Amino acid sequence: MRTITGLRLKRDRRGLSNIIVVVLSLVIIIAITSNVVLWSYQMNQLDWEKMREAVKISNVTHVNATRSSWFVVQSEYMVNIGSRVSGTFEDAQVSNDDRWETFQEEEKPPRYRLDVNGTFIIDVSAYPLWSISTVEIQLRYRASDSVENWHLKAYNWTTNAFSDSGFNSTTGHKPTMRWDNYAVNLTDQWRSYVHDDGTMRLEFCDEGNDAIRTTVDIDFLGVRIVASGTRFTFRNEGAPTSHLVSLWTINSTNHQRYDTNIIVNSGETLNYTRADISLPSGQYTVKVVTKRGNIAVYLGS
Ligand SMILES: [Ca+2]
Ligand SMILES: [Ca+2]
Repeated sequence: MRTITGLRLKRDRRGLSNIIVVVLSLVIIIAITSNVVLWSYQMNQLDWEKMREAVKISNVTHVNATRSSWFVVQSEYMVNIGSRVSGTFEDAQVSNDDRWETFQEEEKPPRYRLDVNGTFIIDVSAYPLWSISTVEIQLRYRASDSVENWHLKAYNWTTNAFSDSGFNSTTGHKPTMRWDNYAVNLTDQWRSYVHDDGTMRLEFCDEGNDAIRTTVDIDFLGVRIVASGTRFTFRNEGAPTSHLVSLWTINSTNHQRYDTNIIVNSGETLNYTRADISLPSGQYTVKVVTKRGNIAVYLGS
């Protein structure tokens, strides 16, 4: 009697464990199948989007130097040495408007000095850093004597100091005691003086210690960018938004790849200027690759 019950119990347990195995197997099979179905659906979705993507390069052209409008100071100048006599920073925002801001060298005979600086912000959303080939500074001022030269410097964000190193002119400007224009160009060294967010700090200062206390009127001080290089025109004729991730310029001797991060919306025509790309000589090909893996090609010469 006891052995029969024992056998039945054993059989029941085996039956139960069989059921558990079957149920677990079913669960696993369903999980795998649904994942495969989902995955292939997603793959189809990606393939579908890739097929519908249609970006074209409609034009490629060399851009000669084009200049932005002036970016001017938006808050009062900081006077490190000397003093502000009259006017405000707003009087130094517009050139030739009969309004100026006046500063005077410090009252410390027999040594007179002046040093002021202001903050200027280049609109990097309109003029991205990669489109800039250099930066220009323009000053219109009038000094009360012509004993010493006047200097423009910019804040170097790497060395954390005002400097004119790399400027096309570092000797300063000799005043005539009438209204004078002084322009400097930051050559290919401009990048040290422009913060990633477009901020520049400009300094206007005298040459050094001297025996005459100078008064200086500043009519205008501003910065602008010079863009030159190559302009690519992209047109998105597809339905999905395209993300262009790399660009190639190719001729018979040179293959050059550039990283890009360009978004072109459906129906949009976008101009993209790069100061660091120059077109190869002779016949060339430009290729642009999208994140989905599509390629657009332009043949030029
Ligand atoms: Ca001086
Ligand atoms: Ca003015």
